[in-house]
Amino acid sequence: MTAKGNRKVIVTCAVTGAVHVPSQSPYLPLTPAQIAQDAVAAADAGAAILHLHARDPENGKPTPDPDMYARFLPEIKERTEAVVNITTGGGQGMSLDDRTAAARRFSPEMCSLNMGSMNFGRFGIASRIKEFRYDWEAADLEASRDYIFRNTYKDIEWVLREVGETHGTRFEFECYDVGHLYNLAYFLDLGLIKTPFLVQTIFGIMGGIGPDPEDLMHMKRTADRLFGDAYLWSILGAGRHQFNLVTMGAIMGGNVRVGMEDNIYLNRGELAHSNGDQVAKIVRILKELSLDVATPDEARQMLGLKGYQGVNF
Ligand code: KMH
Ligand code: ZN
Repeated sequence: MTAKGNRKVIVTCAVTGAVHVPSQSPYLPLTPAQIAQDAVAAADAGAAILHLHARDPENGKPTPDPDMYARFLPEIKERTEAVVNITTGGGQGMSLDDRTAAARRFSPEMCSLNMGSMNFGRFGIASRIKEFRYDWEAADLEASRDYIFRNTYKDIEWVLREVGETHGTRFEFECYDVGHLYNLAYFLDLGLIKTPFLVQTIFGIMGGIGPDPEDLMHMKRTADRLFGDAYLWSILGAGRHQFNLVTMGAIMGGNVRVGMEDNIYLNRGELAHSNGDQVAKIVRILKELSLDVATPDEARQMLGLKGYQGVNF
């Protein structure tokens, strides 16, 4: 409780991502129109930040092509007040140059930045799919068995300078394990990170820290010890862990991330039909906990963002 009332929680919605394949859900946004529609629904439901990836509308395969982002960014800017957060993680097998092309073209207020190399196992998804819609999906999932999601110190510094400093873009620092928090502390000590900064602690990705409440407590304790009040904490739970962990994190003072990039379900066994439904669900939970939802401008103020006038879309 703040002097002025309930604490404000920043809700991020990650609309489509590059983790899931189209065959997992008919509701996963694939085309520019579907991505825009779901982003608007998420903002209308209370998301202050929209984390965006692009996909090829022909087959739903993740694409780094800035021209594809150009087909939905203006509409999202037109129809919402939300902060646009473009991925620099891209999709499996993309080069860093590709992964950052859209961010460098559109100078968004925010981007993701992944704080360490890691295994990123998606191959377990295949056994849950009865029939594949597209011929690239099975091989893409299996290829993750031998894939390293590369984010070296040199890569991270390059993004901090080429995207952050050059474009005035702030970051959603993606931390999948405790070591990533220490990497973040290294760059903070280098003076390459402006405060306050957003630490997205990610639970339940195969290759990262697990989804147990003990894992969440450990990441929170470590971030508090390393960053004190210089950071804002957010929680991302993958798959079935999403709502339990974001709710636990909100109770503990954190901000939250939902969206079909991270979880295609709304409830156990029930596919989410829209990203807006997931946002509406977490907003209901927050309200029941006497927590308010931050507006986009409140999020901008909390995170020191440059505002829409500084973007190029
Ligand atoms: N896929 C999520 C677990 C990124 O796009 O740079 C984290 C993420 C990474 O959204
Ligand atoms: Zn992402």
